[in-house]
Amino acid sequence: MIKLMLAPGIQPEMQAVLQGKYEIFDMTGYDRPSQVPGMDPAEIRAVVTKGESIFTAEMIADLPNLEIISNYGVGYDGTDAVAAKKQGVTVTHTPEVLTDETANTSLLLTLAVTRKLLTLDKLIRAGGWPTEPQELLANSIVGETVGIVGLGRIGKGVARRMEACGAEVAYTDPYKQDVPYTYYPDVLSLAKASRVLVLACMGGAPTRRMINAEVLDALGPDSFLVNAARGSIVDEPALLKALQEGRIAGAGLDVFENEPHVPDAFWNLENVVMMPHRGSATHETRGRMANLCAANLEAHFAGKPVLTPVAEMRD
Ligand code: 8YV
Repeated sequence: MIKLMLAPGIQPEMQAVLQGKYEIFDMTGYDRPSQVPGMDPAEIRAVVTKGESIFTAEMIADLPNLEIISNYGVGYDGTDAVAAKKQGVTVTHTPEVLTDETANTSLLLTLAVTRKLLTLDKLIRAGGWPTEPQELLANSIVGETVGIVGLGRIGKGVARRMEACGAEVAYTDPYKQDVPYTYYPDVLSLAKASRVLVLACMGGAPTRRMINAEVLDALGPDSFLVNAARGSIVDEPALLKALQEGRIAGAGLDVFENEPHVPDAFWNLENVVMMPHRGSATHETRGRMANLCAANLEAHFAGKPVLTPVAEMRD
């Protein structure tokens, strides 16, 4: 049986589709593949990672006969795909099958934070509605500009949803595209024009802490930030300060800089709505992701082209 290693923390629904097809080793609890008990690193031919995984060049080098890394997720910014390619290892991911779900998550966070969903839900649960002095009005995105950072598959999904909600859509992206949305050459000018700034770009070095204090101040006290992409894109201490000081109106966050650790200073902020990196976390979408992740492995070991290689494999 082909020997396969799981990166730390691979979910049960993903493991379930691998059971019985591979001899599975789990790196959970260890820093390096070479530390996994009972596993001969030289016998490992496949690794399964996920969007949150950190899988470095050193870890890949620990596995001299590794052939494929199949990522359970579309984002793989923590996996060194360039080093993998150098070592002759194929890297795949699961695009498309989670686009709608992740775009829905951005819409969910946008409406929840602008319409004060949690505050109003809490008002009722606290028995405060009968004695509410006056209606707490919220904020609308109807007729407002929603700026999208990164107009890839998920960014376009967000754009369609915001349009359907009556918002004006604008965007910034390394590539100006033939789309009916206003283009801004950089995130600062987009932030200035946006009532809600939605992040839908890749993580990793190119976008690290791109959303800093200057961008947050450009967004301003009546505007909101939504991030269901990667925590690394935002300077989190700067965001926290801007929220505490009212320099932005609020934020909807599904991802954080040091997951699963969220600074407790966020916990009591009324103007923040948070999810624990659940952008794709529905039974249906995770099922599709698991099947595609497994299908890439099957194609590889059947000697066929993999279905969804990452961009670096095509370079
Ligand atoms: C995770 C994600 O992969 O697709 C991505 O890039 O971050 C998520 O879908 C998923 O949470 C599994 O861990």
